[in-house]
Amino acid sequence: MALPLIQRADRHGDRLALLAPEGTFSYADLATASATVAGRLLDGRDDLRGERVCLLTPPGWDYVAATWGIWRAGGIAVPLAVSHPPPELAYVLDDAQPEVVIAHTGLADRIAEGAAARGLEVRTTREMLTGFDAGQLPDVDPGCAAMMLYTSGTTGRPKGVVISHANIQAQVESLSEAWGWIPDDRILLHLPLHHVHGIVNVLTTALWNGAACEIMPSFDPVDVWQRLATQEFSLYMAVPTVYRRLIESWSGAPENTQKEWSTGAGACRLMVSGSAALPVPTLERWREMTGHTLLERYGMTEIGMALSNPLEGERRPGFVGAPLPGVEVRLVDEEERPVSPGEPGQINVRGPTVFHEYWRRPEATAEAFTDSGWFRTGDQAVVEGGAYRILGRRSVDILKSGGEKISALEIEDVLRSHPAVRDVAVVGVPDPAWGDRVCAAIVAEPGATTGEDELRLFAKERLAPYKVPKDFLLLDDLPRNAMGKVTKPAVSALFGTPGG
Ligand code: MLC
Ligand code: AMP
Repeated sequence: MALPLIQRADRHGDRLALLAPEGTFSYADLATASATVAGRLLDGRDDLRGERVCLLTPPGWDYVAATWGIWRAGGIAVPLAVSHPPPELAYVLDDAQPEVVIAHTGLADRIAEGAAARGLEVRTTREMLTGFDAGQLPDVDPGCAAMMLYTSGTTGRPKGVVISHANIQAQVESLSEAWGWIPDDRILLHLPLHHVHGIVNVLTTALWNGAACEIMPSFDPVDVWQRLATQEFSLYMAVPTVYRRLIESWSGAPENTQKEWSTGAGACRLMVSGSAALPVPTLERWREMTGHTLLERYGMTEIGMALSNPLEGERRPGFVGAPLPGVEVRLVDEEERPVSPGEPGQINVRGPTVFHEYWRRPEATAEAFTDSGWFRTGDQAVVEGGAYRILGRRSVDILKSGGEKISALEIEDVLRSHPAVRDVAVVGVPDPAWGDRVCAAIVAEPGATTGEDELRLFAKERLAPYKVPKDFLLLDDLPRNAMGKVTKPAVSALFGTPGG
C-alpha cells in the first residue's frame, strides 16, 4: 500500500496543490511526477531500502516532486540548504553517505566538485522529472525513515535528525487538529525547505489536507505583502525576524498601501509565529496593523511542534500555550524529577511525533533520551496559569538567529583554523532583529595581522551565511574566570546591546 500521504493525494486528484515558480500543479500532477522520480531512482530495483538521496533545489515544484519521489521509492530525503557554501554541503555528503545527489540545473555546479570527489553522481531535477514508466513502486512502511534534517548541537558538527513517515504523519495530524486545517485553506510559503518549520508545518500539512500551498523561492517583504494583499490566503506562518521585517516594510509604505496590506493580512484566518521567541512588542505591533494576534508555538527539529497557543481562546503574549494533541510534555529539574507547579524546569517531550535517532550517532541519541523515553530538549520553561513560558536554553553555545539554530563552538572551530587566530569566543548578543546576533571576539597570534574583512570572508567561504559573525572584536585576551575558563556573558557584554 502507498504511504497515507500519497493515498490522500490520489483522493485529492484535480485539486490545486502547488503554486510554484515553475507553474501551478494539481495533486494528480504531483502523484504522476513523484512516481516518475521514484521510477528513475529505483531504475529496476524494487526498493531503495533507506538509501539517502541528497536534494539541492530551490523551494518550488521540483523540490516537492523530488521529495515525494524519494519517499515513494523507499529512500531517505536529505534536503540540502540552497544558501550553503560547498564545504557545508560536502560535510552533509560525507555524513549522510547518499547514493546519489539530485540537483536543480541552476545549482548543480555548487555541488558538482564535492560530489565527484566522493564518486557520487549528480542527477538534475529536469532529468528526474522527465516522462518515464515508473513501474511497480514499493510498499513503504510508515515506520521507515523519510528524511534527515541537519541540526546544530552543543558538541561537534551538525547531526542528522532521522524522521520517519510515521513521525511526519503524527506531526501533521496534530497540527491539522490544533489549527483547524481544511481543504479550502491556502498558505504562502517562503521559509527554507531544509527545516521542519517549512517542510512539515507549512508544506506537508497543506498537502496532507488537500489545501493549496503557494511557494515563493525566497523572502522579500514587499512581495509577501503584495501576495497577502490579494486576500487569497487563509494561513501564514513565519519566524519572528520575518514579522519584524514585514512591520518595517509596512511602516515605510504609503498610507493607502498600508491599508491594502493590512486588509489582505486581515483576510487570513490564522497567522503563526515560531522557531524563536516572539518579542511582545512585535506581537502587539502586528495586532495593531492587521488585527491578528499571532499564534505563537514552540517546536524543535527532533520533535516537531510541542506547545501551541490555542486556535480559539486567549493567546497570551510571551507564552507558547499548552501541549499539542498527541504530544506529552513535562518540566524536570536537574535530577530529572518533574518540578512542582510554577517551578521552572527543562522541557522533556515524548510521543509519536518525536524522532528516533541521530544518524549514525548512537551515543548522542542515547544521551538525548531518558530511560523512560523522554527527549531532553535543553530548553527551560515554566508553566504559569496553565500556559508554558520559554525561559531560554541551558547552553550558552546554542544560538538562534532569524530562526536558524547555530552552534557557537562550530564557528569557533572554523575561525580557530585561520592561521592568524590564536583564540576565539563566539557569542549570541541579544538583538531585536535577529534574536541572537552572532558575534566573534578574536585574539590574534602574536605579530599576525588580520582584520574583520579577512576573517568574515574566511568564515563565509566555509560556513552557512547565517553562521558568519555579524561583528568581530579584536582583543588582547578573552575574559576568563578564576579557573581560566572563558566567561561568555562577559564576552557578550563587550559587544554592547544593539538598539531597537
Ligand atoms: C540570512 N542571513 C542571516 C540569516 N539569514 N544572518 C543571520 N541569521 C539569519 N537567519 C544573512 C544573509 O546571508 C546576509 O548576509 C545577511 O544576513 C542579510 O540577509 P538578508 O537578505 O537580509 O536575509 P534573508 O535572506 O532575507 O533571510 C532572513 C530570513 C531567513 C529571516 C528570511 O533567515 C529565514 O528564512 N529564516 C527562517 C529559518 C527557519 O525556517 N527556521 C526554522 C528552523 S526549524 P550577507 O553577508 O550576504 O549580507 C525550528 C523548529 C521550529 O526552528 O520550532 O520551527
Ligand atoms: P531547531 O533546532 O532549529 O529546530 O530549533 C529549535 C529551538 O528553537 C528550540 O529548542 C527552541 O530553543 C527554539 N524555539 C522554537 N520555537 C520557539 C518559541 N516559540 N520561543 C522560544 N524558542 C523557540
